[in-house]
Amino acid sequence: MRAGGTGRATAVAYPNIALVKYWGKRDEELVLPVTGSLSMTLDIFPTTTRVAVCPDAAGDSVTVNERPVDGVTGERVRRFLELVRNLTGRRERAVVTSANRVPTGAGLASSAAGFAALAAAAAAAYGLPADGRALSRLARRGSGSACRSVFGGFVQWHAGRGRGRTGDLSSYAEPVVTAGTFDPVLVVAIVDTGPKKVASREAMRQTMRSSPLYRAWARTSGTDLDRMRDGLAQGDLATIGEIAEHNALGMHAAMLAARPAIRYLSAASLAVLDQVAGLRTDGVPAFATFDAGPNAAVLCRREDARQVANALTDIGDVQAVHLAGTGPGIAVGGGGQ
Ligand code: 2P0
Repeated sequence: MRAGGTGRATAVAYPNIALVKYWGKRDEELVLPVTGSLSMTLDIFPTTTRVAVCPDAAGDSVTVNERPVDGVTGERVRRFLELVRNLTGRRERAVVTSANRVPTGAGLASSAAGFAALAAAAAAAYGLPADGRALSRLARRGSGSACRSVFGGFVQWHAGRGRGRTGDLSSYAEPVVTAGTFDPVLVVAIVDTGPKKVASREAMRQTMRSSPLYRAWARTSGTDLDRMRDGLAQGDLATIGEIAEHNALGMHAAMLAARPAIRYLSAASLAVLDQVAGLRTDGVPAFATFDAGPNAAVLCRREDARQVANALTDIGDVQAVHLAGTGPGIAVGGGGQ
């Protein structure tokens, strides 16, 4: 990347689903997590973001899917651009144009792909030299889970150690080695398309502040990560799936024990858990995970994906299913669109 930046750049990034979750920050400003996490980057619903530096503009303008974005999201994007400007010593404002093909309320957070694409496009446009690790640290500042969408396949976000600069430098994402034959599918089951009851950022704070189970979950997460890495190295779906389901339910248990309780799982989510347990009884390895909402992502073998999708569709409350394989890391190009 040449010094001074290209002035304009476009980046494409894909969402990710964590198999070992990120839940809780030890530093809010730098977005340093309490625990490490590990995710699968998906091959569906990419976000494409173009950043054009505009020397004449009085302020940043942000458009997502052809609509101007203000409010909390607009403010987060502007704060992020300000961070990139501070790192490069430049002052010019930018025009940000983003498009994602995530169906409304698809239950796949667009913030991970969104901030990963924004980080890559803004770094290229403003001339911030950044390799994969540096880009993941930058994306992390926009939204924690975004640092994992910088890479494709299976990705670990290291919690790192300490605070300040030490914490910032040590908390990055990197790809995880997997058995070459391992090619699973995540079947995303949509049970609710409504807006989130509590934003995950606030829900994390509340869980850390008031749940007696939070520390126990965070401790177990370290072991889950180590075992998950071994499972991935061996391509052992039963181990990977069991840990993923356990880790997600532990996170939700910690939330349920918060005061007041944070309850993202619904009756339909529990019906998904029943259905995947039934599939396992029938000899089909399938395991569910849930983020900050009631929608499920069910991990299974590629050859079982149709059967799993049909079983999930049979649940009355499941409105749609989306099949996702492992997707690529971010791609950055010039500014043309
Ligand atoms: C994850 N989630 O690991 C976890 C599991 C939701 C449940 O990362 O505050 O939007 O911007 O760092 O990344 C959602 O939180 O939070 C999330 P911030 P983010 O994917």
